[in-house]
Amino acid sequence: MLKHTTLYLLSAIFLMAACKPKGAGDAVNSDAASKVYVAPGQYDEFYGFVSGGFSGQLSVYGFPSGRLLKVLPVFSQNPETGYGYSEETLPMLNTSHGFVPYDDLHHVQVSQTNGEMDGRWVFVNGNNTPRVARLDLKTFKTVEILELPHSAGNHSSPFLTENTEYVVAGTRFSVPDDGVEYPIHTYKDNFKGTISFIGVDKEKGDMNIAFQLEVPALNFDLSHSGKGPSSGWFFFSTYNTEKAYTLLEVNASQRDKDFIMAVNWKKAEEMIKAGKGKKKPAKYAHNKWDEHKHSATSEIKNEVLVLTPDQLKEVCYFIPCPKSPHGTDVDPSGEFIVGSGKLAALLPVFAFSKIKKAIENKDFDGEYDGFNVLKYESVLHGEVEKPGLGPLHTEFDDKGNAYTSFFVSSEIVKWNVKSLEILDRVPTYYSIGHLTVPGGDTKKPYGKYVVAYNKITKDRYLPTGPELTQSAQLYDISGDKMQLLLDFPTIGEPHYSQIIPASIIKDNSLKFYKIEENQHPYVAKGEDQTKITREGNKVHVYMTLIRSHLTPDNIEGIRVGDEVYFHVTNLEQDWDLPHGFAIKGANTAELLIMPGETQTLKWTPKQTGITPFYCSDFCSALHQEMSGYIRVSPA
Ligand code: CUK
Ligand code: CUA
Repeated sequence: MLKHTTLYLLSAIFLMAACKPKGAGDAVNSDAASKVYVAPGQYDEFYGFVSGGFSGQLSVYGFPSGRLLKVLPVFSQNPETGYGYSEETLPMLNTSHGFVPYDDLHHVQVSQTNGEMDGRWVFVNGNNTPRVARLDLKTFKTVEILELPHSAGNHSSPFLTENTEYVVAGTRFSVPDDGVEYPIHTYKDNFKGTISFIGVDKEKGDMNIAFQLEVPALNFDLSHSGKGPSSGWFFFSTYNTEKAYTLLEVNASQRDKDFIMAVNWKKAEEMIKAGKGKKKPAKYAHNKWDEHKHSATSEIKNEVLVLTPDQLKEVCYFIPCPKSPHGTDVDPSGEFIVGSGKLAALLPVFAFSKIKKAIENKDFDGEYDGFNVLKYESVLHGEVEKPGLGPLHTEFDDKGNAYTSFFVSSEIVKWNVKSLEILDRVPTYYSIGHLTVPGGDTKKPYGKYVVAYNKITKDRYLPTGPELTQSAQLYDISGDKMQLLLDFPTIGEPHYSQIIPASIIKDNSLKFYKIEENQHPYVAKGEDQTKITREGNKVHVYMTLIRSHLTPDNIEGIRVGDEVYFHVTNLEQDWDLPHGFAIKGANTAELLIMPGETQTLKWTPKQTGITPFYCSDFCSALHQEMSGYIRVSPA
């Protein structure tokens, strides 16, 4: 009997550890398959841009099929295409710390116009070495990476204002200014938080740090822009009001309430325009891709404009929010702000009209670090009671409903934003983090689906040893009740994503680069322009590729110790005709060169002999013939 009870308990604990919700029998309706089936040759209705977490990359999925369409290299080297290996792409991964070829990508935002996704660019964050990247959705290429100074753990990033005026980024780890060291136990006095406002050029999309706000030492976790009535405001969740700097899991979880920081960025912008910004030394890299030169440049900058805490009393206000808030999400109307306290047993919803009134009436509840704290009760719209355990993130549909992820109780809970009434709940498999409704954080949600991005995979797929794929799930939300349709694996750890109607993007997609527009300094626009030049020990090979030969294909006169640069131009002018370029023993990577593009592989031969090179992408019936030889002679 005892044995039985013990066994029962043990298995119960095991089940809890696996975060398996009760009754997690996989009840999938028989019509689920047809709802995600996209017939061969047909397109998906939505693009999904899904963070690749610690892979440092961004992935593109089709929904509802859950088919992986592409992995887009951003912060990590990618030997598949030569990104981060070719001479042209190396500068993209430059930072003030030198070459940093990886990062931890959490959040994704599609550019917006009037609070709606416009499908021009995607912005993503590098959480580790603070960076923000911009990808162009004509080419699906990373075209800009901007490092953020005086920041550490670029987590609360990159969230956009309604017209993509700014990409906003808050530091997760408060630190002193870059390069300054203090005893860590002086945290309370010497550490601080930083919020960056990165201006975005309306036409070209180019980013520049417009200004930074120096704010109290808090852990800035997530943020979202106001919209409609809350236009001009930004909301940041913060934790660690305790200002702990050791054993955070205990010491940063003591207070009943932490804060959401409301920032009047319009006011900050006015102050900057009025010349109130202070110049502060800073060292950060700004890397840009030139789509005609097919090359990146990296520039190190050395100054930012800041507004200091004494200037921000009428810019930043603190809203008390129960227990270590994670997500802070603004509903499509712009009136309601949902705070998700990781350790809270309820979900507070704040009303912007009340926040505004409280500020006007100076209805404050004391100060925190010299900033006014608003009264919880006076800005609260209401609380969703007993919603679930471990709320993290909330998205919205087009019918006034919210969908909140609950990490601990492994579920999505649907509730009505106005009435705060809980309408439905479904289990997730397992321990959901972020979730995404198409357009679900904009003024214009498209509804239809919610995708759960989960932290734990366990038994969802065939086992692959200790390391399992990451996992996500697609639910139908078109009816009153949510319905599980599909499991699909993801790359890296999926955090946030954006899901956008394919119709907004697909017809703008570039098919190939026009060879006559190629301004690469080492382009050969035809076979008659191929050549080999030498300056000292530097050899430049101007090479072309076209089905099914490389020109030149016999290279002599190379000596041990030379630095050989293969500038390889793909002469094809047709969609989907890349060529590859690979050299035996090269310690870089292969190249994958798109039609009309030039890319460069650097090779330093170490020994004499004959070295073959070839096209590594099966491009025609005579692909195997697409090869050549280099003769390497003694130095
Ligand atoms: S975080 Cu991943 S579950 Cu880095 Cu946006 Cu919330
Ligand atoms: Cu070109 Cu194979």
